[in-house]
Order: sequence, then structure tokens, then C-alpha cells
Amino acid sequence: MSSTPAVDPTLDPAVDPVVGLGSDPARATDWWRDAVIYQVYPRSFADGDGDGIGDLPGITARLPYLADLGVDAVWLSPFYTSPMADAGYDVADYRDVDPLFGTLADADALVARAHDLGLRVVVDLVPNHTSDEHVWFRAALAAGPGSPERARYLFRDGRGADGEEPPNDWRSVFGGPAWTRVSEADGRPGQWYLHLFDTRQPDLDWSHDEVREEFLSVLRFWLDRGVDGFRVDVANALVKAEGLPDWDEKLALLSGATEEGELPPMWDQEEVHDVYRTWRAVLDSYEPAGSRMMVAEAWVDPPERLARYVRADEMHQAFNFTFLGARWEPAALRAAVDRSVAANAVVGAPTTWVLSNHDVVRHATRLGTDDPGAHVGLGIGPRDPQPDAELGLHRARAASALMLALPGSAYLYQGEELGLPDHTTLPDDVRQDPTWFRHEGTVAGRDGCRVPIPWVADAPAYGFSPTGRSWLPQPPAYGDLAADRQTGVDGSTLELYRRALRLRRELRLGEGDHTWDDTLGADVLALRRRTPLGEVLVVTNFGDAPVDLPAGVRPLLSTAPGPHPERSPSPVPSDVTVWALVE
Ligand code: TEU
Repeated sequence: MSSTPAVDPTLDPAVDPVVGLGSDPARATDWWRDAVIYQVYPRSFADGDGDGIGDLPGITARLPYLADLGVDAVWLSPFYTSPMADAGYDVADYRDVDPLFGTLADADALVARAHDLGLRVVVDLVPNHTSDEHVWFRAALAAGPGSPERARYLFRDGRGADGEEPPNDWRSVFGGPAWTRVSEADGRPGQWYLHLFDTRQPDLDWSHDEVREEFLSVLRFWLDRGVDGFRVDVANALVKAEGLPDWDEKLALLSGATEEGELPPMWDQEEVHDVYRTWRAVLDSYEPAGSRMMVAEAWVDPPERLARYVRADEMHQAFNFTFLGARWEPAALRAAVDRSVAANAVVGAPTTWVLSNHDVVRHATRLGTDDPGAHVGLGIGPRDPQPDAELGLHRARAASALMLALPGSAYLYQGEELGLPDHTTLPDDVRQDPTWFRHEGTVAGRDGCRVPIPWVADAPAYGFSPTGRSWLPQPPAYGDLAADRQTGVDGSTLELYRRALRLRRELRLGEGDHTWDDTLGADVLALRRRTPLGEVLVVTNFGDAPVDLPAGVRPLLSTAPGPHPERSPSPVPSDVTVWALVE
């Protein structure tokens, strides 16, 4: 086994957090309204112990890098005890850390170190389903039909003479049926249980008081340990329609009501809002009020329905997947921005923006394909048409700079600041995502966006782990994109993000509102922002021809390739975003 170089320049940057948690009392509450929140996917961020899977000590060691990058908070995908049937989104114990990732003491150390650096910590909460290894589900299997133990989940008798047909026609989001039949104590086929996701992720019955009480207690457990908020997994799924009626439509995410106005019986039911009202009361009971937040992961369409999750007494934020799924065209993006901002304004909530996460093809890859919206959730594999990597990165930089200029809160996914693409040629035999297995290999699934981060170009596993092990292989392209290759290199994607985040903070771009400027032509999205330093013009050019900036503006940032692109910002090349101060 080879060893890492003695000095890893990305490990210990000289950190000077601009807005420390303690340094500005005004930021103690409502910090989330304009926050930039960085998603860490623990198994792929940094491996401290060398087993090839990232862990909490690995993350803690890299927190200075994140403070230096200029984000306000980190959101950690699940690190709880889990058999890892869905990479930890199948939780067996909500109050403990899986040994793969470390211990509770490691979680406490991570939170403490983050707070020292002025970073907030948001943890993932998975309330729709547990793991099949959760003590409740094991008890439900053992106890048999009609028992109080089964009542915490959605067990039903099957249809047909011998109950051999599932109780309804719902399909799993990951492919295949949404029901699995169990064997009863006598060994005979028995009841079925519902799982909107994998067989190993049984859905809880949220009409059950014990289920509701349990999650209030889990919230308090992590709040008492000092976390600043929760990202709530499939927040729109907890409550199902009475009687679990058939739904012959596809179980599509982002599925709103049908043309007849009928809501899918598994998504976005009215009673789910009661759950978040009780959660909000718990969060607000922690001092100072307004310091703890929740963000809904809810694939709900249209934006007006999504906004109902962020009413004043419910969640603080919801991910804006309409923006993420929009095509690379000015009209589509403008409509997504306008509609989201307007829908949120009605309920007084800030809008969020996100371009990548652990479920979707990274935007540096997606934007190098013909239809970026088509790849949400399904991945790209070696037998699919391959993306144009150069075009994808070029557009991704422009898209990120556009996103970071918008008012509200922005979510970044680990590695996007390096311009990382998906691994689109992962071999079949390393894949782990249940989406791949449940589609019997007909769709690639989400492993391609979950590949471990390259920190050091010349180290084994690009510095991800001290032993060179890596739970998924990294593509060769990750070498040149390693953090150490980009640090201090003007024009690199990493330095572009650092510059954008610093400017965003100085100019307070997360606050206030925007106006569109229609004078630069139909191929351009141009918006104006009022800032403490004056008016800022943001221009993204989607056309083939370069576009001149108006006279008398002072450039601040450009996503064009090469060093110091902001020194010659006009004309704005194709697929480039420029920020400029209007003097
Ligand atoms: O995802 C919810 C979800 O339905 C989608 O993101 C979906 O996984 C994807 O588009 C594939 O079709 C959340 C988590 O983010 C995801 O990682 C989990 O697998 C899922 O819930 C189940 O917990």
C-alpha cells in the first residue's frame, strides 16, 4: 500500500471565517434565510480510517476547507446506524452513529469543531420509513397480523383468493412493486407491507401516535446535541390517503394533481402539514428562537403547493427542484425563478436554489446532455449516450454563478466547487444503488454522482483515503480536478466558487429581491440586484454569439475559462455568467 504525501495543502488552509457564529449576534437567528449550505455525503467526502468509506473524523478534518470556501453551514446526509441498503437512508437506530462512520462522540466533535469555525450543522432526518433492521420492524414481523407492533407500519392483507396480490397497485420510486409479502410464524405467505422505496425501507404509519411521539423525541435528541437544523427526507410522503386507494398513474416524483385535480394518494396529503407544525414548535422552543431550522426534501409540483410546506408555522425552507430540473434556456430558468420566488413570497419564506445533490446527475454532467431534466434520479451509465464534459463544465460554472446571485438560500453538493462530473462509465459490478437493482440494470441509478472526492491529484484515491481504498472507483478526470490542483489557481472552478461566495456575502446577495433587465436580448438572462455597494448586474449568455455588457460597469466575476476572466468581461461569451457593478 502506498502512503499519502507528507503535506496535504488542502487539509489546513489558514481560515478566517468572515461571519463567525459568535461574532455577529444578528446572525444567531434566521441565519438560514440567505445561507449557503454545503451538502456532505459522508461516505464519499473524506475517509479518516482508510477503509475506503468516508467517515465523521474525515469530515471534521476537512471542515477548515469548508469554512475557507465560504459556506455558512453543512448538511450531512445520514450517518446513523444502518444496514446501508440505501446508503444510510434506511435507518436502524436514529440515535446512534453507524460504526462505518464513527461514534456519537465523533458526531459531537464534528458539531463542536464546525461551530468553532462559524459553520452551522444540519443533519438528515428520515421519517417516512425505517430500515427493515429497525427494532420496531423486527418486532412487527415477529408479532404477526393485527398486533400493535404491526400498526406502526402499513401492513395489509393481500388481494385475491389467497391474498397473493398486493393490496394496491402502487409502484416503488426505485422500480418494482411498492409492496413486499412476509412469511408469518407458521412459514406460510402472509401480509404485505408498503415501501415507497426499497423492500428494506418499510413505510411508517404516521396516523399512529407512537410514531409521531418517537420523531419528536429524535428531534430533541439531536437538538440537545447542538445541531442547527434538519433536512427532512421525502417530507411530502409521510401521510397516505385513507384506505390506500389504487393509483394507476405512474408513481412519479414531482407529480402534482392530475388534470382532474386528483392528488396522488401517496404524496402531499393535507395532514402531513400537522406533523411539521408540531416539529416547528419543538424547534422554536430552543433558544434563541429562530436559530434552528428544517428544510423539506419534497418533490412537489407546482411551486405554489410546495410553498405550503414553508408557511410561517411549518418548515423554514424547501428544496426548489423546479429550478434544478429546468432546461438550459433563459425562458425556462426565468420562469422557474419567478414562479418560485412568487410562490414563496405569498407565505413569507425565502426561496432556495440547488443544482446538484446525491440523487441527481451532477450539473457539470447534466448540462452537457441534450435534456438536463431527463437525468434527475436515473443516472447515466456506460451504455447511455455520453455527455459533453467540456460543455457541461462550462455551463455548470455559469449556472452556479447565476444561482449564487439569486436572493434566498443556496445548496451546494460536495465537489461541485471542483467542477466534478458524474462517473458515467462505472462498471456494473461496483454499483450499489437500489435503483439499479430494482430496475434490473436497465437504468444506471445514482452511484455516478456519489463517487469519492479528489483532494490530492498525486495521492492514492486522489487523497480520499490514506490507504488508497475507495468504495467506488474514481474516474481519471478527477485527477486534474483535485482540490490541491485548483487551490490558488486563478480561473479554477474552486477559486471561482470562493470568489463568488465571498462576493455574495459582501454584497449581501442572499437578501432582498431582483429585477430582470430585458435590454440585452432574448438569448440572455440579465438581472439587477441592489446591494450595499451599489447596483449589481448579473448576465448569463445562453446564445451562440457574444453579448456586449452595457458601458460603465465594473466587472466583479466571470465564469469564462482561463485566469482572471473578470479582467475582460465584455463581450460575455456563450454559456458564461458575469457579475458587474453598475457605476
Ligand atoms: O430521495 C427522495 C426521492 O424520492 C428521490 O430523490 C429519488 O431517490 C431519486 O430521484 C431517484 O428516483 C430521498 C433521498 O434523498 C434518497 O437518497 C433516498 O434514496 C430516498 O429519499 C429514500 O430515503
